[in-house]
Amino acid sequence: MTLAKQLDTYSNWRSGVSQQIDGLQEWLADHDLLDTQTEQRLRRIRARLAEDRLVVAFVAEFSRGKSELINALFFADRGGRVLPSSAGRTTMCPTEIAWDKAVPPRIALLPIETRAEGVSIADLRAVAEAWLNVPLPDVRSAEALADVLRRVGETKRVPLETAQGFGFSVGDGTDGSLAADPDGQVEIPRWRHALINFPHPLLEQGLVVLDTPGLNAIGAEPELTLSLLPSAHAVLFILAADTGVTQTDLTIWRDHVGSGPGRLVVLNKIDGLWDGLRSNEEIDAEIDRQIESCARILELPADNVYAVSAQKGLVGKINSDRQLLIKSRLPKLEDALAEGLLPTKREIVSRGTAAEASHLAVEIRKLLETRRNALSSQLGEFAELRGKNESVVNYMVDKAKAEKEAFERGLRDYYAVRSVFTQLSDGLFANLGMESMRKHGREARESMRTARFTPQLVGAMSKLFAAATQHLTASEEKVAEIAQMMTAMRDRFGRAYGVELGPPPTFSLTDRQQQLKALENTFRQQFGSVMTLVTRDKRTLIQQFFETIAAQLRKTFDHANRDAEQWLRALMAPLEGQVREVQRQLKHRLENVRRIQDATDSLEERIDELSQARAVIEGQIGELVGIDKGLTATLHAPPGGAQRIAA
Ligand SMILES: Nc1nc2c(ncn2[C@@H]2O[C@H](COP(=O)(O)OP(=O)(O)OP(=O)(O)O)[C@@H](O)[C@H]2O)c(=O)[nH]1
Ligand SMILES: [Mg+2]
Repeated sequence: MTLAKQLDTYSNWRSGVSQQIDGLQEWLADHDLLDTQTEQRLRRIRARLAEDRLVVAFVAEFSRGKSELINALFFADRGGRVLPSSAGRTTMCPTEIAWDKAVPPRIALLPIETRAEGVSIADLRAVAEAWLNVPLPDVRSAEALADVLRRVGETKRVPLETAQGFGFSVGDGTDGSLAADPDGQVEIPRWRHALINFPHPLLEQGLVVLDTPGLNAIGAEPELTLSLLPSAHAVLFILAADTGVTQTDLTIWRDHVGSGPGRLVVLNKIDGLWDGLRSNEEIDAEIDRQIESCARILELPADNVYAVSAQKGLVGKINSDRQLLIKSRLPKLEDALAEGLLPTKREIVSRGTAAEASHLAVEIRKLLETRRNALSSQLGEFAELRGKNESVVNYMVDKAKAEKEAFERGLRDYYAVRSVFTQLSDGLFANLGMESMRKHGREARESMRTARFTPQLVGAMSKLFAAATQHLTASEEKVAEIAQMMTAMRDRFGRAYGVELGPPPTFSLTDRQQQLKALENTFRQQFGSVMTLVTRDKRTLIQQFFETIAAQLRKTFDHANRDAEQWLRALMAPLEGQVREVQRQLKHRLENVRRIQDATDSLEERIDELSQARAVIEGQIGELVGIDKGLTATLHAPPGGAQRIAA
């Protein structure tokens, strides 16, 4: 399946899931079962589905054909070259291409000067004034688009010190590195980051393309290498057949890409081998040899390397020249990208959404079952009252009263547990909370500012990582404590009132620990190479490094906090719901027997009413099971079948 088709199937599937969740919400609202908590949870599930994006990044040394490959893979339908692609350095700043319909088609450019201010790109995204916005005129015409998009290649000349102040490493100009001219001026990128917003079928479905400038020579921004690239769902690393694997290619590969899931290697410009002298077989053999050699140097299996001609692929698509397109081998890369990317992605979304949504449905079903069971036992009692005398009815009233009171006494126990729960939760947030991380961050920033030697810098960062790890470990202990207590509480409550609660939701910080480890590894790897690379003014770059790491740490903790809050709510909410439900049922029961005692209602009338109420609830349980089944089926539908189910 092509990428376009896969994306289409995926987004159909996603909107199918979204519809089912809407359906669940409507049904709950119609049946008076939608409280604020549940509504919030549903909103979160939907938000997560909606904000789901798929980031594909292109990384390579300059001039390997990244931009050309993006044009060929995604934007050939515009009938021309959209992103600028030319010999020498072309793309000068990381460029994100996406579609956000809340914003008009435009390119937003972040001035390079912001690099000296120590504010991350992530934070600046929210600051509209920081960006220069240029509207995109006609998004259908390749020329009109290209005209504006050329701006990602703009440069400016600044004194050497200024360039270093922005964190650029200035070398001797070999291998495309920045160099000062005789007047001491350096030509640097004019922009730090570009966001291209334009409506396009693939982008509308959540695809985000990240084009990067040649990484190594330019001394890339740490935020790109530490944050943007590691979080991309796929990274395409591009080599060129005419250069083979150079030393800088290899450095980029080792420091910033590396083999792993979602990583593809592309050997571009194979059309250079079509010299018109060799036979097709000879050319194919030569391509195979080059693939083998690249794979050997990069230490990965040869079938992970895709040989293509981006340029001929683009021309083939634009001219609808099928022969040329096949010869460019671009379709094979497209298939590999599609097949590697979307199923994994769906799996992640489905695991998250499936877990939450079906948990919710199960909880509500359990609540309805409690209601039904209470009605059943009342019906049983009333049926036994048939033909019995007044004293039996009086006895029943006393019994119902006694049970209601016993339950209310038992509630004290429940409130006590709830206050322990609150204490433990506070303990969890004392470890996981943002405040302590901010404090460690400030301390590390201070040590780094005053550090004079590399080992001191590394030491300060190591301390920060150690503190973060320790906080996560302590939090994990608290999580285990809470889980244990709540499991015991649920069991006890369940046994005491004959209520079934379903398995408690689980929570683990293992993923966060792994994220932290990965970040630390990346930091060590890249920091090493930066420190050998930058010889003169290291300050800005070190600061950028630090701020990126600190921001990533904050993000990790922020997400962990959000997840922990959700978990605690999901742990407590059903219990609270059930307590309310049992209380309500006991009250009803007392009222019912009292009405019989007072002869307000006849016994038969009551029995009738209760049976009707029970039938309604039986129906509701059935409907809810149906909704849950539909949801589960959509979530687990095979990729190809998703469309059918969603329709
Ligand atoms: N022959 C041939 N040339 C190509 C191919 N792909 C790209 N090129 C050429 O290679 C040059 C560089 O291409 P770009 O797309 O600008 O490369 P890039 O990797 O984006 O480079 P930077 O933006 O500078 O980092 C351009 O002149 C392209 O026309 C290809 O498949 N075959
Ligand atoms: Mg480029």
